[in-house]
Amino acid sequence: MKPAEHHSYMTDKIGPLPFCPGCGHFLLTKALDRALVKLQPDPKKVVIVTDIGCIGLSDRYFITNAFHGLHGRSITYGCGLKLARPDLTVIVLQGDGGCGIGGTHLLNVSRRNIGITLIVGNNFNYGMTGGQHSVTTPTSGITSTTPWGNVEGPMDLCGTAAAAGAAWVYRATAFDKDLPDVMANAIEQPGFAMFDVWELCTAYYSPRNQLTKMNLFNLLKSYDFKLGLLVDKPRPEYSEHYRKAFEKGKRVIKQKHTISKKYDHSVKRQMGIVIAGSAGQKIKSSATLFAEAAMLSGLDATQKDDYPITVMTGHSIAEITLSPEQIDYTAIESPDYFVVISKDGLKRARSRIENLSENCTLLAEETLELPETKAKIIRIPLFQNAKKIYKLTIAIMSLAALLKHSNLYPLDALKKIISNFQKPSVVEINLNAVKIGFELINNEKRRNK
Ligand SMILES: Cc1ncc(C[n+]2csc(CCOP(=O)(O)OP(=O)(O)O)c2C)c(N)n1
Ligand code: SF4
Ligand SMILES: [Mg+2]
Repeated sequence: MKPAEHHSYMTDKIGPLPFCPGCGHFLLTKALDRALVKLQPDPKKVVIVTDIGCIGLSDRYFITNAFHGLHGRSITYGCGLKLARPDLTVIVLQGDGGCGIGGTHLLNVSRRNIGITLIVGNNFNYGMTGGQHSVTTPTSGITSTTPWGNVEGPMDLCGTAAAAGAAWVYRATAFDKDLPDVMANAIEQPGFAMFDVWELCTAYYSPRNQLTKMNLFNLLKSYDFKLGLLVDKPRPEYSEHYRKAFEKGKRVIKQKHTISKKYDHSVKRQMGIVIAGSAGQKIKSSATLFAEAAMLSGLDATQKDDYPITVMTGHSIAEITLSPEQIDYTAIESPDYFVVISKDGLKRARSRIENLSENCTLLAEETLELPETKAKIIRIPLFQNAKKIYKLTIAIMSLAALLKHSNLYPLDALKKIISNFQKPSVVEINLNAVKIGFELINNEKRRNK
């Protein structure tokens, strides 16, 4: 059955529109209603997003969906809605104040061409808060914040949107007879439509500046701001484009792996393990293997990494927390195990190592000159052994040694994770490194400082 025709998209259930007599927002709001009547969309498929300001009082009077958020951010709300629900018609109503306050959003929506319609009720001042100047206040304009006349020039909102790449840009006045038709045209645009509507704030800007309907047109002329269609260059709409790219990319996204318990562990409480080495030594990925193997043994695990922004230089530190319970707090204030395998790691972690408690075991590459610490120290020849197979196995080798010493969970769990989740080309090398690391502890040279 054909849906009933809507003769209006407004409701009178909450009384008359709340604007001052003669306010341009009244004409704009009524024009929007006529535009919707012309287009006959399902009101449930329309969202009117409003900014803070007098203009933002209007959404409640429509029978469509509404979204009213923070000042200056209505474009972003509109974009979010459109990205999430491209089937919706999203119309943003914003004042010149909000458009200026959230100016970067105008640039980005124009650049990206997200399919929303922006209607700016441009009355050259902040109406709602008593007529302060905005980005569109004309030079010499008297407002409560420019009582001696505005010394700035007005921002050309249409020119700004056009310069940022808006596909459709139109400037009108609230007095234009064809306002509803043009608004309907704006709403029909598949991409971003920028509709700047010049109008009067009869409470503040008009009386302070003798801005009548006629003077409004003179103002436009004085700035050489053209009325009418300024840009009409359709190009692909962003959310559609984005979805296509996502669909294409989805095929190459690896399936996420889940880890369920296969082994037992001996961990009684939350424990903190830190491994400090150099960038490029596979600290992060080895720590991940170690944490995943803990999960395979029924533990909860978290990992946090610290490395400089420069790639392959300086330190790389990974912090792992393990617990038989759910981990809510991931910081390690007093590590239970500390592994240090390179000079970079030692340099970065020196003060932390100096402050380790006697309850911590410090497992260190034997050639490193360690500072004074209360921790129990175990020195092992990691570097020399890793070099024999592949020097970048030093991190996983050290963690296998730690596993042997700590007996946190079975070595088989670590082997299983390596075999299941690593690239076949490195599985064998890493399994070999793990075996060597595990055996190193049998021959450890323990020295308590
Ligand atoms: C982040 C933030 N800054 C300032 C305000 C105060 N404020 C409320 S309305 C408004 C100005 C509205 O002017 P405009 O966007 O031009 O809308 P109009 O009232 O003229 O329709 C301001 C600054 C606010 N609500 N939130
Ligand atoms: S203060 Fe200005 S913008 Fe606000 S309702 Fe009154 S006339 Fe309109
Ligand atoms: Mg305003």
